[in-house]
Amino acid sequence: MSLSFDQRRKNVPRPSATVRNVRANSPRLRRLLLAVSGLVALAAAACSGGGEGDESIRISSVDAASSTALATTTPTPTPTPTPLPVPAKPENAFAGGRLVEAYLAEGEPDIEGCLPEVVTEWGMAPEVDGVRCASLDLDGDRKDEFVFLISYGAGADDTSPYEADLWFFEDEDAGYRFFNSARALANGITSALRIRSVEDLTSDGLPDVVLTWDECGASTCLTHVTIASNHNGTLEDLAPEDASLESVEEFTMEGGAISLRGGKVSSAGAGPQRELTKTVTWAGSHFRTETVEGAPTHLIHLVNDADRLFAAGQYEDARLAYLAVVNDTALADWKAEIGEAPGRSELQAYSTFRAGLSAYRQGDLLDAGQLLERTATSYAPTMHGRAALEYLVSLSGGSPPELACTAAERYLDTVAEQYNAFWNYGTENPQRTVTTLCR
Ligand SMILES: [Ca+2]
Ligand SMILES: [Ca+2]
Repeated sequence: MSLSFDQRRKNVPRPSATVRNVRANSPRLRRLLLAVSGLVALAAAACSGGGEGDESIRISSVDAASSTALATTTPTPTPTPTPLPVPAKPENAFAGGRLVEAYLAEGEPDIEGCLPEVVTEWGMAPEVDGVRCASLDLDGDRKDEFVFLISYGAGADDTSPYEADLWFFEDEDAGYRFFNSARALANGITSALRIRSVEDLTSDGLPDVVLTWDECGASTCLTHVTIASNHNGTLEDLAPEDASLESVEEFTMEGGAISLRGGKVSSAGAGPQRELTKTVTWAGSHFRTETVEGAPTHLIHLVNDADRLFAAGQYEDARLAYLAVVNDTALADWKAEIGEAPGRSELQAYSTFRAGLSAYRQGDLLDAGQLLERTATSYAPTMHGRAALEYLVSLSGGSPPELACTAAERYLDTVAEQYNAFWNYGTENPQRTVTTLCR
């Protein structure tokens, strides 16, 4: 499902080497060197014995006791500042970015280990799904920025919408300035945030940080993708608006493509649904989302497919799709599943009727007549069978199709309540009505 820590690490440009350099060139070390050179200067001045040199030893801000000490013993160098201790957790951990910034710059942070001391002190998730931190050059100036996940999950397998954020810190030379966060980039409360990848997806040689996070309602969670990427010099979320999916069951990344599989709304009354796969890929100048429906599981799904083709004016394909409904024996009957009167014959009658209308729209009057006749005879007890009969009677009386449609609707109006109840296939399927049959 997700890459292991080691795999992720491989994606981080110049990982461990750069992290080690962070230690060697720390401001603390530079301050120590300055202090040592100051000591050498002090010692040289003291040995020279000149009056002017004596004056230079005196440091105006040093108190009397220190002056005495300076005068009577070996000069003491300016003390090396004590490293900042691990900051205590603020009341709201998510407002603590500046505390971590100061600690990174002036403490003794275990950057390579992803700040285990802060993780412990702040009571964060003992383990996270994927990587917790990364040192990577987001802007291409050959200095590594540092990204750090704030996660309050119970562990790597926690699927609850736990609180989380990702913090972006500038490179060491810039004092690890805290400059962005996942919450700011995504403009949302990034629950259950995970780092999914730090590969370069945009072919500009700079890593892009792919994140997922959840927005949860009463019965279902929407998983969003955020792609933090350097764009015109600033870090932006380049994920498209529709890069999100309900009830995600699987997340994968392969060849730079981000895929979410799921999409089934779990609320009561949703009706039978097909799985969806959304794939987000770089399209040269922007990311785009492609949505692919999974295989149909219920007969209503084939009816939906055929109606879409009909609505798009693709009558030949629509006719074939409607006939596929008629010939299907394998897909589930949702009405029977939920304990209502079986719906298969009504769906097949509707589809035969609509196959006839498709033939009409193609100008194939012979086929159209045969299909409507089949609807009326093979499905005589159904509402659509009766409607087809009214339609045919009107046609044979010399009416044009529009008037024949009106005749069919006149019959359906007498059973409108039953008709609308039959077409209730849940909120995730279209509700057909009397006027959607042949208009
Ligand atoms: Ca950089
Ligand atoms: Ca990139």
